[in-house]
Amino acid sequence: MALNLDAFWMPFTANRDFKQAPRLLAKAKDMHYWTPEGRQILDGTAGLWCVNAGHARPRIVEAIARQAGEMDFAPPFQMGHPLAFELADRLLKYTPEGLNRVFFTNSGSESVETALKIALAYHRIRGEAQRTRLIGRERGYHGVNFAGTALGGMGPNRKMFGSSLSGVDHLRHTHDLARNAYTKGQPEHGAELADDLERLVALHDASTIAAVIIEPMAGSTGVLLPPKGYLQRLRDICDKHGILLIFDEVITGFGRLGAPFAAQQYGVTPDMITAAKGITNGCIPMGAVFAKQAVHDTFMQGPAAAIELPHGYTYSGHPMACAAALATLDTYDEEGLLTRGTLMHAKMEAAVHSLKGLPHIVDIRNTGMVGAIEFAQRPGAAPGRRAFEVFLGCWEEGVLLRAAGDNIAISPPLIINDSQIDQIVLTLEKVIKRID
Ligand code: PXG
Repeated sequence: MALNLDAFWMPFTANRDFKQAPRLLAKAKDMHYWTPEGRQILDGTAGLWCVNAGHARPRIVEAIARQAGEMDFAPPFQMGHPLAFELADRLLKYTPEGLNRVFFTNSGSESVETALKIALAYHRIRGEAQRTRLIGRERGYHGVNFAGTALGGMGPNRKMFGSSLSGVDHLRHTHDLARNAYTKGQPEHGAELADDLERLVALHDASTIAAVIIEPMAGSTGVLLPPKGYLQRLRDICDKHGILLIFDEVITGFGRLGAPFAAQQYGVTPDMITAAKGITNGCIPMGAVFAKQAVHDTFMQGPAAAIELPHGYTYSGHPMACAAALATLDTYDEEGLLTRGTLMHAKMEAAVHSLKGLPHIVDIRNTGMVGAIEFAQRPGAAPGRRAFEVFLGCWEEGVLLRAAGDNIAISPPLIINDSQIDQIVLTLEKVIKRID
């Protein structure tokens, strides 16, 4: 039966282009996808930065099936089920010290909205209701809900949706090709860009600022690593002015950089972390906000019969998601996946930097199990065309990568082996050599 592609309005997709020449995936196992025709594709993107343990891992598959039969759903408001408590407690084994309270959501976007609402309410409860301003950063991505859209720093994602949220400002991004091109790991230059926050404090006054949200490593805009010292400087400025610091770790959480969270990798602890994706290995939608106990405890005043935080989702802590997450953590533990990025770092680094010198490349970046290749914009063409053609070429050659603006991002499942890394790089080399 021929598939009718008309009805499905696809997310973040050039719908008309896609439907002319669809790229369909029908099956997945470990490091690979297969198309409906049976063509094997090496997964160089962990789905979309989420399938960190590889596809269809038996423990996770079994846990979901078992839970579907045991209890499909339980209401999360004024009711509970054991798995949600078990999972929250288990997650503390991985979170940075002090971030020991867990609020469940269903996506990265919801985690972002949740953390920002907690920040506003936190200040209000403490008698600083005037702290309503939220600060993001250029080239940040915080999902697609209203606050995340406003706090994000990607022009095309913002411009169609009016003013979205008022009282928002942005730090400059840290991407600096002139000073940092071809850096392996964290760039040397740019810690001083954190001082932008001092400028915004001078402009708006600290008493009006609730929180700063940044990705410790910006993923969607092309793998932008924090300059050495930058995150600590931001932490210090936030502390000085009573501003909450939120790390959006939807991509960096659960092992992408070689530690469970970027906060540990970089030795800087935020007040809240937003997570999703790898928490369930991408199997079932789930997200979480990890909060410092002091943030949580601020809410635990007043009458015990009162609902402290009027916020939550029908599917917060969904039993199937909890079962999937617990089995995911078992798999991560058994195979040491959350620190495997440290072991594989040197291989990844050498592999992606070996592409230096190929046509049109202007920068290569890497850390842990992430790499990025940046292309010069083709003169006269729309931004991102070269990267998109590289993505298409690799897909035709049997490797799935992700185009992010003028960048190709490589973010494979953490189970990848040396020869699969070589396959990604050899495919990239072949494809890059033939684009103009
Ligand atoms: N924050 C960050 C840092 C993200 O990377 C979200 C929030 C939103 O998560 P949800 O689950 O609502 O999509 C993300 C999502 C890409 C790409 O190509 C990245 C994301 C989503 C889609 C594509 O890099 N990250």
